[in-house]
Amino acid sequence: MKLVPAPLAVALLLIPLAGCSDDNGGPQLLTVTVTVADHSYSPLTVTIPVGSTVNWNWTGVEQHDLVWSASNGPAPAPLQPTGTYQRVFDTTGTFGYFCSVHIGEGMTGTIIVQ
Ligand SMILES: [Cu+2]
Repeated sequence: MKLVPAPLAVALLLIPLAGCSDDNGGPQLLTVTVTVADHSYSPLTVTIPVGSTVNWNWTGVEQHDLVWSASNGPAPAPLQPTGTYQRVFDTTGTFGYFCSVHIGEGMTGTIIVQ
């Protein structure tokens, strides 16, 4: 096995990072965290450029899930008291979701992908 010279190895590592820069004037990809608290998602609405990632992080003591409003949406997050859930948004649009247990208390959220 041939070893890659150190300067070349560093350069190769930097190539993927260059794709995330804003040098070309395009939108910068974001990774946003939404808190799943007891009876609310925070922030309620997140606006992100297409290709960005949203991570949901459970912080309450009760159990909550995350169900997409669209019938053809991706798999929901299960009912759980703690944990995380992640989705990458590859298409533009407005994506609503809710907690199936607490929707009656207004536990809903919206992701706007531009
Ligand atoms: Cu809930």
